[in-house]
Amino acid sequence: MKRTKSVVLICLTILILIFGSCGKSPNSSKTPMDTNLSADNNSTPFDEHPADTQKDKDKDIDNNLTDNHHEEENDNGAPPTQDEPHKAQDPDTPFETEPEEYYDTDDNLRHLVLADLDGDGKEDIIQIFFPYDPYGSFYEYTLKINESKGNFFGDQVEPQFNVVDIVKGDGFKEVAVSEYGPSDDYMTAFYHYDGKNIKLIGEIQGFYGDSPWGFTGNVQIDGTGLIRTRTRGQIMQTWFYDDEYMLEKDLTLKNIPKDLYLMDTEVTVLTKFTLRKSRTDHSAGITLNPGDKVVLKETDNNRWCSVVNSQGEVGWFEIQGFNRIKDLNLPAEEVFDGLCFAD
Ligand SMILES: [Ca+2]
Ligand SMILES: [Ca+2]
Repeated sequence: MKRTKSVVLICLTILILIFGSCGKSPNSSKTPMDTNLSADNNSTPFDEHPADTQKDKDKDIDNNLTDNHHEEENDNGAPPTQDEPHKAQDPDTPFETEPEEYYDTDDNLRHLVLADLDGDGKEDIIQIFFPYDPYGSFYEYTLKINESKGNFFGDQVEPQFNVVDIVKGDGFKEVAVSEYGPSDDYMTAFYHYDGKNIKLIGEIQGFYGDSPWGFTGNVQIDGTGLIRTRTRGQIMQTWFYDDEYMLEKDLTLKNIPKDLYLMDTEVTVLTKFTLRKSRTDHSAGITLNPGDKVVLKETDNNRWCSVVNSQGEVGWFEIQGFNRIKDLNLPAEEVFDGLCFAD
């Protein structure tokens, strides 16, 4: 019996030594994005990424990680998804209990601006860091202001953030971080710094400022607290309308809704169609005929859309769902030619 116990103890010790040494990785402080790379170790990273030295370091890290996580190898070579970093964690260590990690290393620094954000007369050091990504994309980031920092997430974030003054004279300036989105779905996040903490004020559609390749965004800030932008419409087609937000005293962005939004799309009528007189008077209005050139003028961005014909007469039609025209029970593209459908 004693002999069996000793054998078991020896075996256990050997196992602990073997697995203990296998589990030790030089990348003990790996970030989720680093783990992500292990899933696609055999693919060729994009060469245009600016941090070539970091890339080499990460290649080494990848090899170590891949050795330790064979089950995470992605056979089809498809880009790893955002969920994979969690899957690659040690199953005995739930990722929720992992300490929060920041990306604020010199290699990850992508932009730095000096500006007095909290109005104390001293310049604040504002920095944005992105973990290395083999696809050259910018998603998760660390925003650091002096010694305060927070991790945030965007989709194709533009590292060259801006300092803006949403309300002139209130003693504060804000940081605006814009992103391109998966398909030109621009967004801008605004951050407030009170000298101690970074707070995400809110995120709106639209891009602020100039991108490095000459693109200028639609977001406008005039110092009154009002932010103007272009927001994607919810019905009919792909279109954008003028939208406004106000920075409230509690540091939130309040959307200012409108009764009607300008759509202003020129289309050609495909089907004979009698419109309603108005949103409230549903009696028969003007009739459209195939070939008529008309303008889809205004909409509540929910149910009703107005049409202006070449004589300047106005009629209305009701929409169900995204773009089914209720009176005809047809999708809008079978009634009007010239609508835009982007992804
Ligand atoms: Ca300051
Ligand atoms: Ca201000």
